Formats: sequence, structure tokens, C-alpha cells
Amino acid sequence: MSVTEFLRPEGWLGETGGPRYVQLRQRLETGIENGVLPPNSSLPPEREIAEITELSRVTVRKAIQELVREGLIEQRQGSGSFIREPINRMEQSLSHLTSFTEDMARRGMDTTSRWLERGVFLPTPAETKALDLPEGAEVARIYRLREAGERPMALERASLPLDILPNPLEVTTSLYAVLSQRGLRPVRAVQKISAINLEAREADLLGVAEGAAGLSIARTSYLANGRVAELTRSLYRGDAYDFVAELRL
Ligand code: 16G
Repeated sequence: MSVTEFLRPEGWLGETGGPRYVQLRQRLETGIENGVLPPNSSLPPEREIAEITELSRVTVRKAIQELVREGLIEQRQGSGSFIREPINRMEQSLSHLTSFTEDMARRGMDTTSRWLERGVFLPTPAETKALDLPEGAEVARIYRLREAGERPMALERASLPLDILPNPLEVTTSLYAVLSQRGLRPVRAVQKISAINLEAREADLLGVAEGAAGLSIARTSYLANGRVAELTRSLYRGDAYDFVAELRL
């Protein structure tokens, strides 16, 4: 598919998908992810993107600036914007609210999930409390082994209120992509990271020895209106990840 065809607004740009520059940014991220916009290729000029998408140049500029900030695009003086080569280091920024699929795509890796559980269940008291579920409500749960470049990386168990994810089976690759399509992608999250030793079953799934070091990350994500959208516990292989936080005065 050509970049022009890929950017035509039919099918991805809509009234309900959130701010237009965000929709365009996500479309471009998808293009980078699936190779329509390969590393080192140049992005069409702002004016051209505005024409194809029927968006204003201000909107296009804003989307591009975000991609520059995310490190996906590089602006070279006088010659335009280019897709950057993905960096092949397993460093995850602690300041961007990204998804596993996006994190890995940025490193040029494909992701696969091995499904361990996916469906609608009666919530545990902890889920009811954290997700602020009304009495009698059920919960959507997805539990998967996440692999990148065919290497197991993390075990991830996510719980979401049913009105946010009515059909967990809809999630085949990226949870956040499904939430984005529904206009319900979290905009803020709080994470708690703790060191753990992996138990036998977890270690086995992650392809490491029992008792190996791991990182347990509990993420609670929120929608723009402050509502809790997701409660996820991820167990990362300790040998596969560096979490990097930028601190400013
Ligand atoms: C990340 C998040 C997790 C989220 C998932 C969505 C951490 C520690 N956790 O793994 O909370 O549910 O991404 O990924 O970063 P997906 O859109 O690829 O399914």
C-alpha cells in the first residue's frame, strides 16, 4: 500500500476517535509499525499530508511534533521528516503511557500473545475495589504471555470494567488498540514496580529458571474523565528489561 492510500481519511479518521491530531499520530504510528513507513524513508511534506487527510496543517504539524518527541520521527534541516531506525535496546521509558505492542514495534519487533485466559468473570474483591465496579457487575479479564521477536517477555493479567471492554475476545493483538478504537484509551497511569522471584509456573512460561529475578508491575490506568479503565499486573523477565525514568528539577 502506498503512503498516500494509507493516509486517506476513510476508515480511520472520525468524529468519535478523539482529537484529530491524536488520530493522525496513531495512524502514522500504525504505518511505522506495519512498514508502510519504513525506517529511513521520508514522510510526505506537511502540506501533502494535510491535502490527503483533509486536515489542517496545524493539526498535521502537531501530530508530527508528537512523533518527533516520541523519537519515531527525526526532522533534518532542509530535507524534511524521516522515520527513525528503531533502537534495539530493551529500555522502557517510565514517562510515556505506551502499550507493549507499541514498545516492541518501536524496537522493530513483532509481538505475539499466548492466551492463558480471556473472558468475562465474577470479579475478585480487589478488582471490584480498584475498578470501582457497581454491585453485581462482572469484569473482563485477559491473561497472556507476551512475546517479542519470539522471545517470552512478560506475563500480563489485565482486568477492565465491562463497559470499557464488553468483549475481551475482540483483543487479538493489542488491548490499547481496541481501547483506542472505542475512544477509551487510558491517558494516565500509576505504576508500582516491585522485585520478585518467579514461581515455577511463571518461570516456566517465561523460559527462565524457577526463582529467577523478575519485575512485577501493577498498572492502574485512567481515562481523561478520571475513571479507572484498567488494572494490570505484569511480570517481566528481570533479564530482559531496563526501566528508565527521566527526572527533572
Ligand atoms: C503494557 C502495560 C499494560 C497494558 C499493555 C497493553 C506495562 C507495565 N504494562 O504492557 O498495562 O495493558 O501494555 O498492551 O507497561 P497492548 O496494547 O499491546 O495489548
